Amino acid sequence: MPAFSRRTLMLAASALGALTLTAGIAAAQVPPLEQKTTYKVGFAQTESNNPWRIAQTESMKAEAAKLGYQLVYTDAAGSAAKQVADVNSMIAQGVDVIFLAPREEKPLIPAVMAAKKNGIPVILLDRSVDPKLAKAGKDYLTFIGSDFIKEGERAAEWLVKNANGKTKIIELEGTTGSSPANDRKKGFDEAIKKAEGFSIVASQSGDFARDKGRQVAEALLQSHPDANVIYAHNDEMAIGAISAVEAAGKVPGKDILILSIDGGKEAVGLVAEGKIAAVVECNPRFGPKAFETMARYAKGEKIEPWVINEDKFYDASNAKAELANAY
Ligand code: GZL
Repeated sequence: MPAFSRRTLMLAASALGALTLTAGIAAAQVPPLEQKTTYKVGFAQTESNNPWRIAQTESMKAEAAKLGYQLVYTDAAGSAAKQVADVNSMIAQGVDVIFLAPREEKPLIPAVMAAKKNGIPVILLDRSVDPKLAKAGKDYLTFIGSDFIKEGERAAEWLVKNANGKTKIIELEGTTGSSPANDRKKGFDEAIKKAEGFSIVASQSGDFARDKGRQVAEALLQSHPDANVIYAHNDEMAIGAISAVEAAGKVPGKDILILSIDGGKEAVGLVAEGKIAAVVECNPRFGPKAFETMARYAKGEKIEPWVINEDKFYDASNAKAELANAY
């Protein structure tokens, strides 16, 4: 076997080092997105179980159509496992980019990593993944969505200022394991803990759904007849809670204050009627900002790890005037 010169061995070592370094950098980076006149775009929706999700899907489809992009759309029908399979199918179809609204924070991590491994950048929409398991700018490009902790804090701050002695709270949580449910709870509960005389007497998931929210509110009102506030993580459960309050022979807005998040037309109308006390907006119209972020990335811009959606706030002081602008 020929003896390798010292120089050859040095060159081989540095080439190997460069390869390892490049591989390391590649593993640390989100796959690139080349600038093209058209794209094949995946949108993996989590479910269509309420008007908010339907509005989000319509906004994404409308923007893709306006741009003339091919949209590969899937609906996981509330199953995180199916959503993982949906993303894997998009990878197999060779989409250029994947928009993902992860149903829950943990189960969708393998899908995010599979897309990265296959050279497809992922943009998270409206819900995020567990930050301990995947990072923006490394495993996926960015998270576009609201500050859910702040949404919970704003609901709590309004209550503390306007409670008029109503301090016993039933909390209707969103989908278990989802980032909006986790953070709307965190923001609200921590703010309430700091407030004198307020208590959360019960907290249970209504899965962001109207009828489940009604059923859970009915059960909790029965087991906590002293409750005089209901904090719902979304409008659907708040509207379900109104039926539960009325079924209990109580008057929403008078006997029981109802707080909500989302700010759809129906809920803002109920604020104007006085049945819901206040709503923190969480706008579902992601289409324009989603595709604008994608275009910025393709152009080579550095994308911030969190593209924040600012949320409005509705109560009796502005609901009537703002109703026309609500989604
Ligand atoms: C929030 C979104 C939530 C809405 C609910 O970004 O994930 O999911 O608040 C919807 O109405 O079901």
